[in-house]
Amino acid sequence: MTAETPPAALGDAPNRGVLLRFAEHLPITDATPMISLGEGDTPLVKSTHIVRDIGCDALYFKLESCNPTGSFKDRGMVVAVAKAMEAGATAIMCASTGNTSASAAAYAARYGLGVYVVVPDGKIARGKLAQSAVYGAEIIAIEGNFDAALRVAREITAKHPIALVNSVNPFRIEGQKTAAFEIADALGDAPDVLALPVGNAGNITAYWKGFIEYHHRERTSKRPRMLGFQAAGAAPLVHGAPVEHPHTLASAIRIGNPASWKTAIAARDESGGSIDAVTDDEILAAYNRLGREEGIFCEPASAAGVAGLLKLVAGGASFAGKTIVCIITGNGLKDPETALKTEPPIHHVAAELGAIEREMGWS
Ligand code: AN7
Repeated sequence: MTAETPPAALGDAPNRGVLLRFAEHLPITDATPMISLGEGDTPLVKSTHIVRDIGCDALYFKLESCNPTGSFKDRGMVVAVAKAMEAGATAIMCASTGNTSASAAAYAARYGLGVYVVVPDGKIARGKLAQSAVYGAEIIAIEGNFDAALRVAREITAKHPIALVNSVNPFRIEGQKTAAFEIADALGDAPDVLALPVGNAGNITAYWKGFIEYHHRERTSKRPRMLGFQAAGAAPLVHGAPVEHPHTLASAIRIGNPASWKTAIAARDESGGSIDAVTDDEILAAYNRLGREEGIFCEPASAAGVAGLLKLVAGGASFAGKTIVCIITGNGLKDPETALKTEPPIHHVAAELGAIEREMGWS
């Protein structure tokens, strides 16, 4: 070993990864394998255009889409998989609208675990399906929605020696809370407002836990108002009752009976926040604006935070003087069908200077 070689204790992604960076905040023991795919440490970028319409002091986007499998799920999955390995598991399972399955499949592949993903048949975005396939997961497509998939995944893992790695697994929440720490560290304090999409409600639960813990440790002077947004056709937390047939083009959050219901409501109420609904049209408008005005290509569900903020402002809310962070939960490449739903405006031309000049109006 040369002086430059990091010691083995630094793990698989030297100086990177959620387990190493946040060890003091996580339920890690001497027996926990310090695994990593380089998750976490995602960019926090300032809005250049949309901020004007929100009317706040500063609007930031936390690009969780930059995680190794393209979504925030990796932060929690690395902890859940490490703890499953520590407990001797040789296989993991999750129900998923696509991103959890991609993340579970990646870590399982890397650490030699069996992986079974239960997904609503034909209802997950193609890019996410591609990820699970390439990572070598057993893909179990059920007739039914995410809520049915989670129900059977719970039944199977209660009966067979397979670890359940959905966000009902508390280690997932522990890992995901680290995004709150990163935001507070980057800003020097908690933001005034945190806006994010809500599906199964694990992420809003995790952020709130993270902000509470940092505040207790006096790393921040305040805690943010939590503004969660569900798709209008899949908004059980807004209606106060499960939705039997959830529908939205934002397939990631097509969930009718969130597992972390109570903790999401607690996050809303304790923070003085709200959980509101945004229509698919509002989601698509925000999705397009993020691409064209901010250079951020996210998946539709991830645009719900921006859609929600714009909706609240249109309804008369004021964010004057506030610092807002909006969570961009997943990468746009995961859902190429939505991106290409309208024919892209392509200039079809000959491979010839003059033809291109004429087409572009440069001659
Ligand atoms: C891009 O992958 O539930 O409220 O099975 O993929 O914590 O569920 C995904 C959820 C937001 C909602 N944005 O987060 C799954 C899954 C994206 C997502 C959410 C999801 P939660």
